[in-house]
Amino acid sequence: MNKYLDVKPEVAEAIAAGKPVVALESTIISHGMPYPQNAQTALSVEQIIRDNGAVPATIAIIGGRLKAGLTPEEIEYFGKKGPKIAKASRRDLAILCARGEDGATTVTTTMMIADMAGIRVFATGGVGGVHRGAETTMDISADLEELASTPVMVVCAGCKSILDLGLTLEYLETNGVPVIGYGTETLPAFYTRESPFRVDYRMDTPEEIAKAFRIKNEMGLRGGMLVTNPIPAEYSMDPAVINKAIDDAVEEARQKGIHGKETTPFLLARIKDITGGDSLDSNIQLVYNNARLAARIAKAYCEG
Ligand code: PSU
Ligand code: MN
Repeated sequence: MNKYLDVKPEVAEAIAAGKPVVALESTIISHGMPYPQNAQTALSVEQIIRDNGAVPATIAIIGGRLKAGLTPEEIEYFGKKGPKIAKASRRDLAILCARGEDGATTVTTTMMIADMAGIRVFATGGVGGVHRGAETTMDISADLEELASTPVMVVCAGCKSILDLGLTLEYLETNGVPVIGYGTETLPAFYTRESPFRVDYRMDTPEEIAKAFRIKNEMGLRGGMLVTNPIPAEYSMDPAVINKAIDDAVEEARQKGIHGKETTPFLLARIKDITGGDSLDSNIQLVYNNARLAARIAKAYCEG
């Protein structure tokens, strides 16, 4: 076991017994939603995973220790401290540990720590990708590199159009990451069920997804899989409303010269402000939906 890693006893026991575990990220708590909805959502997501037969492991860095599994008090602490906690990507991990600091794990670092702990399935809302304008800014999320190299499946609601969806798919294709649509042939766009892009494969059951992922791992192929799960129809947003909010937020970020690790949190916060909180409700519901699916895939993965 990695000496910088603490696995919560309940999580360690489940892993040792071959029982299903689902990893969850902490940047969505500290940077993705406001308090108190962030902490409430994180706790509800853990409950949904339990209700669907798996053990949740929310991942974070606390006092320089990598944590696989948080207590409810630690989740509350992350929610309250919010963006004051450093957003931790791959480059930050060793430095935060050396300094004994806290870090909110992105998709990248959650995949890394899940892999260290032996957790194979991870549920979140949205992943990072190739940003609009990346042909000049070169802003490409480290999440894509991690999907290319680390054997953890990420269940998300597709890509927000703060990203260039077409370029994100090209990048994933180059790096050999399969993009699966759960019950859909088109790539979901987070707040909406559809986009003009196609996924690589449609799969209709958790068992089918688990089987393909198991074979990939047994073959020793590096990298993960991206499962895209459309937001439930009753919570999906009007594409005209949400796309206008996203376009305005992207333009504002460009004018203000926002860049680097600030870009994604800035855009997410602005979209929420512009849509008056409607997008937050949708965001919460799609995370619940992904947690349910991830728990069912993790169960099928362990039983297979
Ligand atoms: N996209 C979302 N919600 C999020 C994030 C992205 O719709 O909360 C967070 C995730 O933690 C993701 C990170 O891993 O932002 C990507 O940041 P960047 O684009 O700086 O790599
Ligand atoms: Mn970036």
